[in-house]
Amino acid sequence: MKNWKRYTITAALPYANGPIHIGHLAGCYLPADIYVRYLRSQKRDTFFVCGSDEHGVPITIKARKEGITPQQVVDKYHNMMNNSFAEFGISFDAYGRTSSKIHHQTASDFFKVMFEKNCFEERETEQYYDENAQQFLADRYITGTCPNCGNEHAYGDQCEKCGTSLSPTDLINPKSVLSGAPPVKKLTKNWFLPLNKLQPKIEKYLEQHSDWKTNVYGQCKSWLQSGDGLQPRSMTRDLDWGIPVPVEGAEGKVLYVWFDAPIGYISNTIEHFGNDSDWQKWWKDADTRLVHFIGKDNIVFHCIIFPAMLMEHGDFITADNVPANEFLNLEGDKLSTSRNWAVWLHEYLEEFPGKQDVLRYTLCANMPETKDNDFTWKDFQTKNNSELVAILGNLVNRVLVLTDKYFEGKVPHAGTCTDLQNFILQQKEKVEKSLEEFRFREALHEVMNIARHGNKLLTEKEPWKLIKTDKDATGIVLYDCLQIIANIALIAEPFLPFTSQKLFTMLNLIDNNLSWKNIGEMEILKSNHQLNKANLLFDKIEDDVIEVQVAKLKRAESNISTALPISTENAVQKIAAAQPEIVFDDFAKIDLRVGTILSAEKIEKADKLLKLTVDLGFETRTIVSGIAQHFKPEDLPGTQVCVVANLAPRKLRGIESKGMILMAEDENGKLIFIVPKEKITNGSEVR
Ligand code: B3M
Ligand code: ZN
Repeated sequence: MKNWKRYTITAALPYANGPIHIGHLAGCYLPADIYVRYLRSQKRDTFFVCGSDEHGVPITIKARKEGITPQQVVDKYHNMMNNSFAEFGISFDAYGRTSSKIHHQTASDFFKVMFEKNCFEERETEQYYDENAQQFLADRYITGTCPNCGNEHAYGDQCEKCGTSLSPTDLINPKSVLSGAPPVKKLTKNWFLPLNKLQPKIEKYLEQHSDWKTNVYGQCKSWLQSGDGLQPRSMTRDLDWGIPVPVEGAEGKVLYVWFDAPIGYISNTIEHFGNDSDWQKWWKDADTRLVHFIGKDNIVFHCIIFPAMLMEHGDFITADNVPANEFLNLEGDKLSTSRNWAVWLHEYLEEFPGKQDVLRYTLCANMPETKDNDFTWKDFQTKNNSELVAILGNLVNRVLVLTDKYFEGKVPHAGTCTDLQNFILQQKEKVEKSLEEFRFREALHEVMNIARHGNKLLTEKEPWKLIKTDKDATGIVLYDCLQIIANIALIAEPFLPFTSQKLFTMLNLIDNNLSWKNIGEMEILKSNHQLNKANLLFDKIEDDVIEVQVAKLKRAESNISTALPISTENAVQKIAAAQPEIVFDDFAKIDLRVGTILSAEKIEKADKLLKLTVDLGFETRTIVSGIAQHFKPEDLPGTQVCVVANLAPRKLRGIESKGMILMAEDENGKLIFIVPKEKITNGSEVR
């Protein structure tokens, strides 16, 4: 294996047209983060770069759907993604965006260099054009009837009803989404990358990397071998959202989003290091290992097109590995943004505060490394309750509590623990090998085996019995287990960084200088070192919590109208499906009351929640309500509202919420209070 001097690690730039969901996380952000944290712990020089992909048709489509400008779309989602990645512990060194000035400049210069080297072929082709809107139409901007299933709202690239991929010419009665007029064909000039001519170079590049994951290597091979091999691909588009093509005669054209986006990795590095030349070593030194983490739908762009661009340009290194993952499904079904069939990261973070590692654990254990895989809420619960709580949490809690009880929380005297040391060193080696080869599930499993080993030791030696006859021997058992825990805090850090921090706090080892090389040491904790009190690492997740999530998923899905053309989607009310019938007694169980909001305040780090105090006549309540994005706290005092008064209390962000305020939601997601028409005494019943 080559001795790399440093590592540039990239994770696919997510389109800034929607929030991050668990499919994105399992596909590339989580494996990339685990790998980077591992490299850093090994003190290898590492730079982890990502950012928002803010160009291309996905953005303009979203803008049309929401009735806002593309800039507003990318601003909204860039901030949202950036925040939730940070909260989830994805430890990017740089997170930029492709609408930045520096990126426009970098991508534009990149194109110019290639243009001047004659890397492109200028070609005229016929493209669909809307004469009313005076615009060329991307495939997504053409709708018509699907020749396969008769769906009248199929798109020019795909029918979402039957899943067939189409080209605009396949559609029956094609119409422009912009004006409704039938599109006409018009000649236009674009700049093509002659991938056909570059095929031998690409083949050679791939041959040098036959060690890539089989799913990745196989897909590349089939691109090269299918039909007549690689075809020229246009690197410019007739669109008005993107980076202007920086050559004469290209007015009204922008760079193809898949030309500019991967250059974003470079621009975001440049932006991070400022204008000095520190950035260059990450992209120009042959001793730097470049690794792209992506999902499988991005393979051709990262393994064929981007390397071809880099080779043609000439100044940059190409990827040494592209460990792409397959897809994650949800409850047996394909994740889908348009059907709202997803677990959204920002919502998870809000609903499961402090439980980042539970999701990291579940996603890593189910990572779709070699084939598509499934996330279910039931499995999430099982992984938490039967693995994190029962294995890791239980070990830590028992050992710390016993040490506190028998040794005043001080690390007892050491025994000889060569067997244990050998075991941990052997686990360390397994974890390293798995991580080096991008087998994250296996690596995590071996980490947990260390905790399993600790529990086995406890069960065999029974220190709670041993203490009655032999305090020294009890000390040795606990000493060993404490070293196991300290080793876990180190080796689990890439996977469970929040848990690792908690462990270091409990072990009173915060601000330590420990790193990967210390794993396997048997005196990370010295005898007599004072430990802190034990806190629960994980708590049990009950059935009702999971049921709420499953119900939410089903509800969200039934609220979405399917496959409507973009232009009419806003006009159609999205009305929720009716709920199953209930009897009067069910209804009568709900204690509905009128109350008045006395005060309202924001809750730190929860951008959706407000903490309200509500006068219910018979008592004053604290109610946490998810309305912060709809109302200013200062506007609320004095408002009469309708309250579900006998709802079981629930803790949200550490605040106990007693009751729920009734709201109606309109088709745009706007919330409106359900209020009595006239002022009425607080506490009045609603029937
Ligand atoms: N934004 C596609 C995607 O989100 C694209 C990745 C760009 S990586 C340079 O799947
Ligand atoms: Zn169809």
